[in-house]
Amino acid sequence: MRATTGAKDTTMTAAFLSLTNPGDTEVKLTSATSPIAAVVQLHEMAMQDGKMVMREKPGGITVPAGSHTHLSPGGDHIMLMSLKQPLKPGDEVPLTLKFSDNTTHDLKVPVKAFTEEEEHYHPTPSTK
Ligand SMILES: [Cu+2]
Repeated sequence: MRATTGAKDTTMTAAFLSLTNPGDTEVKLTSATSPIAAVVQLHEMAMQDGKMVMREKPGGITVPAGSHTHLSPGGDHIMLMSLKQPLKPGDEVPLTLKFSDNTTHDLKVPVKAFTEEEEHYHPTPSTK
């Protein structure tokens, strides 16, 4: 999860991780929740009017059977909005993932500083 210290907008951040599905049927990540954010959404990046925008991903994020899906800057990600506290590198954030097979997974997500992809997941990037 991206730290908010030093970020232009400290009310939102994004989580990136790898989802592995060892089963023989497709599973979807359908929602995520965290006590540190009032709103958590699953986002995708998409071309819209000639530019990349991020938007809520309809139906959730698919993890194919016997395979894995990467959530990464510039691609699908978990968006945390209306943060209740600043996130600094070294923090650990509880994150609960719910899947289409009715399983839930409670994670402790490490907070890290990374700024190079910042423009990809801010909805209104400023021009430098
Ligand atoms: Cu997003």
